[in-house]
Amino acid sequence: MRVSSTFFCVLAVFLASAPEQVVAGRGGRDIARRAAANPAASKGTRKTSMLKNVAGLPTLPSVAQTTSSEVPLDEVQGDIVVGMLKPQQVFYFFSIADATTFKSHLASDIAPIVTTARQMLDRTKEPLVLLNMAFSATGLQALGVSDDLGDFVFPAGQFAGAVGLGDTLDNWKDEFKGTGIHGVVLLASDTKDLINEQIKFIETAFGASIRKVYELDAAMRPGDLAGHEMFGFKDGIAQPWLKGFGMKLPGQTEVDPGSVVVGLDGDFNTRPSDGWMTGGSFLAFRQLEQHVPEFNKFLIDNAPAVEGKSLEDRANLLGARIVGRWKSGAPIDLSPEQDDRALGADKNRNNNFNYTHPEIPSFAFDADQSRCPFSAHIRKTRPRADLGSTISIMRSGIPYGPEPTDAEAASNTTSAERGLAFVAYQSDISQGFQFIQQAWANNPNFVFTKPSVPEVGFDPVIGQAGGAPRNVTGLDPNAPNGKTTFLKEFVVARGGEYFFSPPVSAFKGRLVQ
Ligand code: N7H
Repeated sequence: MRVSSTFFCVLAVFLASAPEQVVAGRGGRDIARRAAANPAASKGTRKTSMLKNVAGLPTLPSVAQTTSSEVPLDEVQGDIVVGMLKPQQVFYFFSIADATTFKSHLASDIAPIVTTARQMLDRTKEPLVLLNMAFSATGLQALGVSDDLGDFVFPAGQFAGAVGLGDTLDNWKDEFKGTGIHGVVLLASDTKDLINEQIKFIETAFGASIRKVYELDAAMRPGDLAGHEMFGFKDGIAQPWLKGFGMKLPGQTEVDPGSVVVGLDGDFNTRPSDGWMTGGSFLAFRQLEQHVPEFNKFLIDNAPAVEGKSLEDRANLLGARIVGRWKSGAPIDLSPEQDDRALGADKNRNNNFNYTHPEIPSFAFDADQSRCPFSAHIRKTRPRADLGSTISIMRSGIPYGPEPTDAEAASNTTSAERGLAFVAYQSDISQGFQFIQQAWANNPNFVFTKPSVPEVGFDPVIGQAGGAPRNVTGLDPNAPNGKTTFLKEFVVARGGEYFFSPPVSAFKGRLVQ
């Protein structure tokens, strides 16, 4: 009797785990069994969207609202259009150990579950877990894809250009150094359990043909902080509007879809003649550590003198002048003296400004920093009317690491790594992320170089000069031409990589030929 109950127990455990243990490489029936055993791996859909609705951030259009757009919804991977609305995300960086086996599973197991833009837009098709995949230059080489993809910074990888980005190489994590990362799987959902199930499925499917190099866990911040990055500011508000793609919000930059999606109108690069890249996008990933208690201490120590305001309010004012928005997301250009939560939460108003103020006849927007300083992060990274033209990236990042603790606040010292898993999509990295970081954020003379205007200085949030002190002007409303010196960086680059996020058809086509 005891023997037979043990036997049934063993049998039950075997049956329950068997589908997970299917050896990679067997036929279609095994794939079907795995999919059936793992709901996250099937095309199972959900009743409510995984995306969080954060007041003040653009929402996704419906499929019907994109009919006038040329964005190919079944080709474009979903993460490119969802922005910063994902509650939980894992970045799974891998290398390819056996290209032939990897390719066969890419086509049979992964291609059917790559989440498309259409699935994220059509609530009835949204999967339990968003799964996207992108490849570095060495990853594409490993797959035998040697085409010139048209982006000239992509082939060498991010590490090769890190000094040019102003990074300190000693701060880079070993995993990102060199070109050993071949690809990244992006997994997003509303629970980590679903994501972990999906990771198990991927690892089972690829078996020994893939090696995990590094995994980064990220999540929206809890409660009222949802949608805010680690310094406390609402993030993901200003995204470019791809022509015809849903309703344009007031103040959004209107761009040709080809500035983000390869092969569409506005993509000026020369691509392989067979057009296999159309619908793809280049993904710039950065792991940006944020020193939150140190940043907060800096705000207190350098809070401008404003009569009648508490120290906390004055520190918040400095923070808003550094970022260009108050923590609620309200732009300082529209509300220069205090935060305005209703404005921050209103997506029809919170992006509707361009620094010019024609309603104030005496206001010289190219000389007056009483509202938004020229150096503010959002003005350096998108100068609006200051420049006329713009560079467009779709930001799709998410915070990572634990919440700041009271003990860290009390000691003004970071004791656990946290920050922003920064993701930007564009059709050309040298004209997107790299340009914004190098030519704008790190350039003390950008945006104004007129003799009447003092040197603008670095972007105080992300501008960097290899760890050297940085000067920033405009932060003190009482002395806008005065300089503030940042001895330390509060955002530290810990590494990153450039990837190509291929169109979905390539998973069964060009990538596996
Ligand atoms: Fe930035 N921050 O909290 O200060 N960013 N950013 N960013 N950023 C923006 O409009 C932040 C980084 C851009 O159109 C907001 O979504 C932090 C990199 C661009 O008006 C806030 C980090 C790059 C915009 C932050 C970081 C950019 C933008 C306002 C790193 C590109 C839109 C909310 C840890 C190289 C500008 C919003 C516009 C906005 C913060 C990184 C670019 C709050 C903490 C690396 C283009």
